[in-house]
Amino acid sequence: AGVKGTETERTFIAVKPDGVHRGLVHKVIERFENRGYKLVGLKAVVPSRQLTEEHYADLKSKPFFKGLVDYMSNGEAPVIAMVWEGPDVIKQGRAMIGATNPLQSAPGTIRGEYCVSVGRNAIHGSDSFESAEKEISLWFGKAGELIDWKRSGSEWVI
Ligand code: FUP
Repeated sequence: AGVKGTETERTFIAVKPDGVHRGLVHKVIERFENRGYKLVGLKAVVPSRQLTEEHYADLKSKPFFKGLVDYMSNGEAPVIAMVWEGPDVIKQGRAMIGATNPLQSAPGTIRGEYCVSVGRNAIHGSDSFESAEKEISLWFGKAGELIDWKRSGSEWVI
């Protein structure tokens, strides 16, 4: 997940199938780009059940787990998986996304603007440096999938 606490910190952000269905991909990208963050990885993927189960391993005992895995991996729409880089991007990304339950997400956040259902809350973002490391390697495990580049005009983010 890059280097924690520096301008190279990285987080894993995913537009989930409901968000893709609803055409929210560009809105997510627009918000992170406008904020000044740098997109270093992007792909459309229909995750296997196994990948989804690993991604949400800490929720395995929850009653909604099977439904969550079904909906992520049924292929009706892909997940748009992204890695974003920049200062404090893990915490700031979570703030931009809003609370897990969209009925508690502040207006102005992504979930607070576009969602009403916890089971269809459109977007995922890593909740800690450790989660970001795990999720980035899980979704972008292959060499060459993440690109180091310099965003021109990014002086203001450093
Ligand atoms: P978040 O990190 O905000 O995505 O929240 P969690 O990791 O706690 O939950 C992951 C996903 O599980 C949510 F995006 C949607 C689903 N979920 C439910 O369907 N019901 C719940 O009560 C909680 C989470």
